[in-house]
Amino acid sequence: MSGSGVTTTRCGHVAVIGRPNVGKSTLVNRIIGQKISITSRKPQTTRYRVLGIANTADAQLIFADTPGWQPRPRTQLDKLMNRQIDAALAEMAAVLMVVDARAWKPEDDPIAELLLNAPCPRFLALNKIDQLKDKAALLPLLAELGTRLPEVEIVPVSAMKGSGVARLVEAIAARLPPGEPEYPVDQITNRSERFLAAELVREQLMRQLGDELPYAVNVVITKFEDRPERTHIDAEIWVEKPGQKAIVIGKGGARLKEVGTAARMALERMLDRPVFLHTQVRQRDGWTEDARVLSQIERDGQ
Ligand SMILES: Nc1nc2c(ncn2[C@@H]2O[C@H](COP(=O)(O)OP(=O)(O)OP(=O)(O)O)[C@@H](O)[C@H]2O)c(=O)[nH]1
Ligand SMILES: [Mg+2]
Repeated sequence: MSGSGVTTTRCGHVAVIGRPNVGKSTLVNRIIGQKISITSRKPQTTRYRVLGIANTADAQLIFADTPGWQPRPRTQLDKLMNRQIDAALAEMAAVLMVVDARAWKPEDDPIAELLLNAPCPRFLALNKIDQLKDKAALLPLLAELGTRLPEVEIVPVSAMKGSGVARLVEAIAARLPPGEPEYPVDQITNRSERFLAAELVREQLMRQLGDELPYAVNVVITKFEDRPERTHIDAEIWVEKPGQKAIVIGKGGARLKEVGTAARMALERMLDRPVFLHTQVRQRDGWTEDARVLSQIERDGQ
């Protein structure tokens, strides 16, 4: 607020980039204050670009959470994920790279190149500092990165605990161009509740299934109905092979039941009302290569 009583507002898109599993989605959720992007211990959890909209007293920051960048895309789905990152970079007012503060890895190098070449304000979040026993361990890394990445503002954070996050947001907000908010201030994402519902089911599959399987899984919401007493949601879980269907369902249906219960509770938190969730597993050959399916999931919402 200036002395004349006129508020100068700022607004801009901020691309969030980084290799898989460094905590990009956790950081965006922390900034927004709600879960809009799913997270798990497994790499490649984020599949679709999700916008998270944050407002400070005088700025609107529109974060584009992206999938972890794939150095060697193998399937059409990998290519779709890399395209989402290119799309995020095309419309940016700022770029935020996230790394794991415990170790700079060779896979961080090409992403640092993207950051250095971005023609806009650049930021680097050194994440997971809660995992550092000795904070002084950050000093050599900070010194090295300061030389290697000149003009990049470096902020140590813990997306999980929240430390450093407000400082990061303020630093980015200060560098955004002047502009009116693009979204209403009470809107936190560009995605529909239906899309987020599918993602919350997929999050549980990511978290509860073994290492290879989650990547071959897709979730489609076939019914989303607000009824007086609760919201009724039907979710189809697609797998590629018959054997995978048995794994998702589990012995006597135990695994699917656990996935369903955890997803229902997450849905109730998101929607703030009771939910009835029905899940069904279907086998669909080769959906990760199916152009029609991929173009459908690339569209906004669902
Ligand atoms: N200890 C700690 N763990 C964190 C922090 N931030 C994220 N994590 C964990 O790191 C893992 C990966 O987090 P995500 O947010 O899913 O990572 P991502 O970069 O979005 O990963 P992709 O979507 O797969 O590219 C999860 O288990 C998080 O709980 C942090 O600040 N501290
Ligand atoms: Mg993610």
